Amino acid sequence: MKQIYLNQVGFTKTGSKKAVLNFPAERFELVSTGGETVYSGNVTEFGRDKISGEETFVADFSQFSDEGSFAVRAGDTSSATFKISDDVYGTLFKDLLKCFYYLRCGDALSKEFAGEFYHEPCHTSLATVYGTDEKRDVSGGWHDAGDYGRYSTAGSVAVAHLLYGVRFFKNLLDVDFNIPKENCEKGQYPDILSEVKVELDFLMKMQREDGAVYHKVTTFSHAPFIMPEEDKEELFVFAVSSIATADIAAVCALAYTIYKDYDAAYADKLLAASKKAYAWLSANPNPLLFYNPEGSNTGQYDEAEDFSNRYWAAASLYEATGDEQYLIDARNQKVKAADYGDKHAGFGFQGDYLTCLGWAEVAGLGSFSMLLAGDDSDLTKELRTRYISEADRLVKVAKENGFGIPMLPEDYIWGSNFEVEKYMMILAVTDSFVSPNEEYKKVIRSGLDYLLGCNSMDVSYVTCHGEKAYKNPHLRPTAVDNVDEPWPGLVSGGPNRGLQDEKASELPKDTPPMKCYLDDVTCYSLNEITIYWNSPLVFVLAYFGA
Ligand code: G3I
Ligand code: 9MR
Ligand code: ZN
Repeated sequence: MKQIYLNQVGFTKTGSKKAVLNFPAERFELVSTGGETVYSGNVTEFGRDKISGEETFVADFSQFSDEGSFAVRAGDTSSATFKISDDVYGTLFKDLLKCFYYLRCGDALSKEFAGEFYHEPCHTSLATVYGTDEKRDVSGGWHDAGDYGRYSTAGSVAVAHLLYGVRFFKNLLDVDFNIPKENCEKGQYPDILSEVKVELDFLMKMQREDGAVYHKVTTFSHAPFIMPEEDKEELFVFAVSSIATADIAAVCALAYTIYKDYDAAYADKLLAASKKAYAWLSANPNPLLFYNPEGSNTGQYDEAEDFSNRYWAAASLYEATGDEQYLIDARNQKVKAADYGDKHAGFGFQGDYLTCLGWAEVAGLGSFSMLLAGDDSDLTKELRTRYISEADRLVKVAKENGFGIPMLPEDYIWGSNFEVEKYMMILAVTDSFVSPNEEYKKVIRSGLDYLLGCNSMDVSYVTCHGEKAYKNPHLRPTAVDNVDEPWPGLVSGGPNRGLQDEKASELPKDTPPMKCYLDDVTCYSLNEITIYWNSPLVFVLAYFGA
């Protein structure tokens, strides 16, 4: 079928703009909603690429910058309608952030702000420390994803994306996304800090008295598809891990650097929690990894090593306090993380491990702290060089496909949309110290175009944003809440050539990576949502100054 793929939300007036055709054509036209042809240009043949498996042809209209609503037409085929305007991503930005509010667990939603997506208080009972009789209050925070688990490492990473976003791009502090205003010493927190505090308060409750941090709190098995308040099974706090402890040490130190300007008492509490976790790590130098107890199927979030987490903790504490001992520790852990990365590139991540930013590969978060420290240490200098070569790798990969995105077939794992987002974040940060760099900017834009519809599924991977946005996220409340539309602003995990759920496994094995996707509510390996897939897009839109 002939199709014209493009960003269905739209484009800012300046910057690159394009559509991708899966059929040959000489010329293309831009047509306004009134039916008038406002621009025309030549179509360029790209050829077949490895990620989409399609013959692709590119219609570039970067030169056109009039405001309005348009579609691209070639022959008798038309694209979805999109907008050109300088505030084209404003609503998207707010919706991405508002989803964290809807994901709140405990007694934290109000009908006034949650509207039709309100749910009654949930998961407020005390949790049993697994294997003991001890009970703990670990209420609050955000549900992780389509399930109702709350996981320390995943939560820390989502918070980190948001807070590094604040550090790199101050405009995030100005976004009002219609949540209740929380008071602090200086009056009121900006919305983003009110929302993130919900998760930080929860993460600190996951810290044991000796500083170690419990890996997660969930029921023993995933709940069926019910509303959160109907999930009354016993809650368990599972074992402590060095990965969770290091992530909390890192994220609390990062948070300290921001909250100290609003609320000294809260910032001190964060720094104390960070140092306590760090002291536990120093006293326990061997990795204490995490695996589910036999029979339990909630998220495992298992990681293969803890050097990258310890590196992140040390770097973040160094940046927050300036204490040289943390720099020494960061250097030592970095050597181990880099060594691990060199040996394992291609296993769940491509490129430079020291720039990775996911729930399992957190070294890049430590590297962000070093870049923010902005000192002239050997480590910071080395990292700048690494970012530039990783960014250059991404630019090179982006030239290998018609969509202009930095994705290899191997990047199409569970949550591949995060891989795109991660690469955009890396390029955005590199762009801040190798500026101006038009090539980086162009690849970041292509990534955004891809997520919002310029892909060979012809789908926008953000709910309610784009004429052909996906509609059936693997998300329990949405599946059962009797509201037709999902919450707006949810990022799908996206194509996964691993096809790791029942329905996905029915797709033909030779399906090209970009097409290993179904908009189906049962497909958790293709169409789930998570806090740490929404948070990177917030970071990227902050870069755009949305
Ligand atoms: O590392 C391998 C790599 O060597 C291999 O080439 C590649 C091919 O499939 O797979 C890589 O590992 C994948 C790993 O993610 C990479 O990060 C695994 O196959 C894949 O199963 C694993 O998926 C994770 C999934 O949980 C299952 O463990 C996702 O990253 C992770 O986001 C997801 O998280 C779940 C939570 O457990 C529960 N809550 C929802 C959340 C989102 O689905
Ligand atoms: O809904 C769960 C989702 O959040 C997880 O990512 C996924 C993998 O752990 O598991 C989902 O739950 C499924 C469970 O593992 C097996 N029975 C079907 C559940 C989904 O309907
Ligand atoms: Zn809950």
